[in-house]
Amino acid sequence: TQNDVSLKNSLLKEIDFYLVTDSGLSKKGTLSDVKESVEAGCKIIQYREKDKSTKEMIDEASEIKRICGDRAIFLVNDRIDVALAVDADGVHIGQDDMPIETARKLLGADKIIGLTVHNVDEAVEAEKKGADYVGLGSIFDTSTKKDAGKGIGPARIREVKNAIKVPVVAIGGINKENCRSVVENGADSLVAISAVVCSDDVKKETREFIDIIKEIKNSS
Ligand code: TZP
Ligand code: MG
Repeated sequence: TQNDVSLKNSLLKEIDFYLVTDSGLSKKGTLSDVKESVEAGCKIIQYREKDKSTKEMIDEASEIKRICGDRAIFLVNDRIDVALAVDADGVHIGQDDMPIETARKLLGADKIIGLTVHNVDEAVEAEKKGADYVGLGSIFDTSTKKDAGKGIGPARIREVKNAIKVPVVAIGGINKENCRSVVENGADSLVAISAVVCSDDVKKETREFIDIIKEIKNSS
């Protein structure tokens, strides 16, 4: 219903920093990263796992759900089946994953569906098809996702923001030094993977990102 939609929209607009897990880059492991980031105030976790069995993923996802509790929204990347199995809050899917209309049928109206987009046309299409937010990227060059392509630049965030109403989450190559341009161009929130999970202190990095983002949002 329209109500579910505006509820999810306001929930998502309150987010500043968005953590996506990466077990390949992590120093202390995904569960530790999730725990530390949520303790530092991260309000949304996306479990992104490309190398584990379905069974391992379901075990890990149910642990993440437990850690998030009512402190953070919990989404699963790509795997609608894993999201359903553990009753996650939703999924994040890409342009080549399950079509969003199909994902919506399987998940129902209450779950959150985020869709990766690269430009204004994809963003408008995503909103029309019922995406609750769009993930826009890669903003800068990154080596974390091998097929991410060259960075589209932070100015693209403003173009996308002007074209849609659902929240825009910026991703790709973002660190504490370049995140100002991301927030100043209107991103509702931002993802940093390597800048956080490659660190020895995920809690401190998350805290610092949240503080920087809040400070920029409050001053602009
Ligand atoms: N999608 C677009 S870029 C990216 C993903 C998953 C990787 C972002 O990782 P990092 O380390 O923050 O550049
Ligand atoms: Mg995908």
